[in-house]
Amino acid sequence: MKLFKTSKGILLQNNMDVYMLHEDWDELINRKNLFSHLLKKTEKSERIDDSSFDSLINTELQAPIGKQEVWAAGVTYLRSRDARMEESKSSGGADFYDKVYEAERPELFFKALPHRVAAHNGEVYIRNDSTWNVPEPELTLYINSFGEIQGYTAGNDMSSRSIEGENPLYLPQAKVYERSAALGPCLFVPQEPISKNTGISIIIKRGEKIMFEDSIQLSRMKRSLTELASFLFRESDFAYGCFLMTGTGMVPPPEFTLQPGDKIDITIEGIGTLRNKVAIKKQTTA
Ligand code: DO4
Ligand code: MG
Repeated sequence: MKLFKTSKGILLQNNMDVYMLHEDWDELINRKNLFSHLLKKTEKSERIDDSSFDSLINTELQAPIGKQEVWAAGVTYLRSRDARMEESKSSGGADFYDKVYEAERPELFFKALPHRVAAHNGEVYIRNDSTWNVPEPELTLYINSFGEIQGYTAGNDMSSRSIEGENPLYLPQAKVYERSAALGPCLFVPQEPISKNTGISIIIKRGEKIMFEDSIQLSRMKRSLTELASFLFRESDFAYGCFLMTGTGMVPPPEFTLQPGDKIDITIEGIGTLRNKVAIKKQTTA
């Protein structure tokens, strides 16, 4: 089942049928057995037709987030470890990535509050003070306030490689800024946990030209999804649950950096495609 958050209400898609729910997003999603709860909703909710669905998705779609924080895991795939060791060689920080890849404790960092998160078809930003910028396509978990994974969405953990590469202690600046995260297009709520064979792919286009494309399977992740969730919930409570990006397994080659106008498509099997356009935040004068 899929939940699409729109400015006119929540759309619940079950196979070919779509229902309109007029409910509070956070109350709806933050529960045990979200799948069964949604299945029951299909028995008594208002159905909408295909053309209303298309029009709401095209004009009113929001990121599938309410009051939740967004956190992220890092260095969960070999490819991410290797790229980060390379970019931080001259700062002397390379060892940290190697160590965290092998360690029992994963790297987890705070990524965004909801107002910094772009929706499907929205803009993500690159920093004015960064020379090397990449998207990070990541399976993103929705975890309820009991610490249980209830749903999945596609995430983009936008990153400045020049800032992180200069010194790993700059990570919060490389990762956390306006529109540095995107989630969408929906919250996917399957009956069973997502398959390890799930494919994640990315295409970056400049005009009509493909600048980078890659794909990976979830099975290549070093850690399990429940392991990441349990570390996040060890000493933190999340009243409405939270989102957790699970790390990237795809890194463009070193010569690539994003430019304003680039289009990023992140596709995850079962979830769909999250598309964002790259932009730069307009500078405000005091
Ligand atoms: O270690 C820095 C961040 C890693 C990350 O965001 C990733 O591996 O996806
Ligand atoms: Mg990442």
